[in-house]
Amino acid sequence: MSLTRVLEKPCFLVMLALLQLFFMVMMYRRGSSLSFRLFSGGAGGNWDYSKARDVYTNLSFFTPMEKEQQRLCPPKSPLLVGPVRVSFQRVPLLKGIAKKNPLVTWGGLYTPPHCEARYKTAIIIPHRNRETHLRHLLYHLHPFLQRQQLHYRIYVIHQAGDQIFNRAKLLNVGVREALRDEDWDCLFLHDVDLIPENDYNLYVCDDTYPKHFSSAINKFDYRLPYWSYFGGVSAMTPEQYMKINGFPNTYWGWGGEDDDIAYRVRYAGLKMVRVPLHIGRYKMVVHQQDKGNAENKKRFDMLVKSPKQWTEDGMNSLEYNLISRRLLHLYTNVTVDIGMGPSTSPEGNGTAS
Ligand code: UDH
Ligand code: MN
Repeated sequence: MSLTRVLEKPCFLVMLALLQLFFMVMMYRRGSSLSFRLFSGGAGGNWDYSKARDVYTNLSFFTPMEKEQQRLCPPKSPLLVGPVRVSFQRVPLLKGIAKKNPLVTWGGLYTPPHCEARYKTAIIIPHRNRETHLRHLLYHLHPFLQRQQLHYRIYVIHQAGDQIFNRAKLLNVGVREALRDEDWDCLFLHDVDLIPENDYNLYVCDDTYPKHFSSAINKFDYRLPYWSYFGGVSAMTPEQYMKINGFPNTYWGWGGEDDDIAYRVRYAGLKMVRVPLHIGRYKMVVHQQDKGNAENKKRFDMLVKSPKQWTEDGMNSLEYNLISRRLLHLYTNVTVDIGMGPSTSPEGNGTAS
C-alpha cells in the first residue's frame, strides 16, 4: 500500500486528530513540562513552566556536583523567565523561608551547587524596625538570586539604638564589613522594602559605571520620579565605590543622601547607567514614614556643599562601633552603633560640620 493511500484512510486521519487533541490537553494541563520531557528524553527532567511566575519554580532542578567536575555557569541562566509574581498577602516565617531555600548556608550565603558562578555579589541592606519587610524581601530575593546562578551573600546592617536613622552611613558600614569576608565583584545597596519583579534584572555590576537598578517602582507608577534618581537599589564594584569615596556619613534622617551619591558619581568623573524600565520593576511594601527617620530639612543646603565635601566625607572618614556580627540562617546580621547625628533639637537633624 502506497503512503498516499494510508494517509487518505479515514481511521488514520481520526487517529492523527486524536493524537493532536491528546497533546493539546496535556499542554494545557501541565504547561510544557510534559512535552519538554518527551522531547528531551527526560534529561534529568523536572522543568516545569506551568507556574513560571512562581519565583521558586525549577530551583530544585539541578543536582549538586563535585567542585572538580563543575564548569563555569552559562552566561545566561536557563532558569530565568522574566516577570515573577510578588505578593505581600501573607508574611512568611523565617523558618519557612529557610525550608524553601535548603542550599542557603549560615550567614545567607549561597553558591550554585552544579556550576561555578561567574559573579560574586554582596547584598547590603540598611535596616531598623522593618522585620516584616525583611521577611518579604528574603522570601523573594533568595530564590531570585539563585535563579541567576550567582554566588551571593545577604548582609543586613542594623542600626542600634533609637537615634535618628542614617541610611547612607549604614551602607558604608555594610561595604566595609562585607569586604572583610570576600573580594566581592559587586556590591548591591538595597532598600529592605523593594522586591524585584523581573528575574532578567541581573544582580551584576556594570564594569565601568555605577548602576541604578530600581528604575521602575510601583510607588512611582513604574516610572522614574526624576531623571537623576539613584535611590532604592543600586550597585557598584568595590573600585567604583571607593572612587566616589563611598556614601556621605552626614545625612541623618530621610532624604538627600541618594542625590548626594548621584552627584558624587559625576564629581568622580563617572556616570550612572540604568536598568531599562521594563526590567527594573520593583514592588515596594506599603509603609508610612518611620519614627526616628524625620525628613532631613537641611538636605538642600548640604547638597550645595557636596562638591567640596565629598572627598572628605565618606569611606575615608567612616567611624562606627561594631556591636555584633551574627551569622543567621538567611543573612549575616551586623548590628552597629553609628552615633547620633549632629543635633538633638526638635528640628531633628542637620549637617555634621
Ligand atoms: N529604613 C529602615 N528603618 C527605618 C528607616 C529606613 O530600615 O526606620 C531603611 C529601609 O531599608 C528602607 C530605606 O531605609 O527601605 C529607605 O527608607 P524609606 O523606605 O523610608 O524611603 P522611601 O523613599 O520613603 O520609601 C518613603 C517615605 C514614605 C512617606 C510617605 C509620606 N509622605
Ligand atoms: Mn520605602
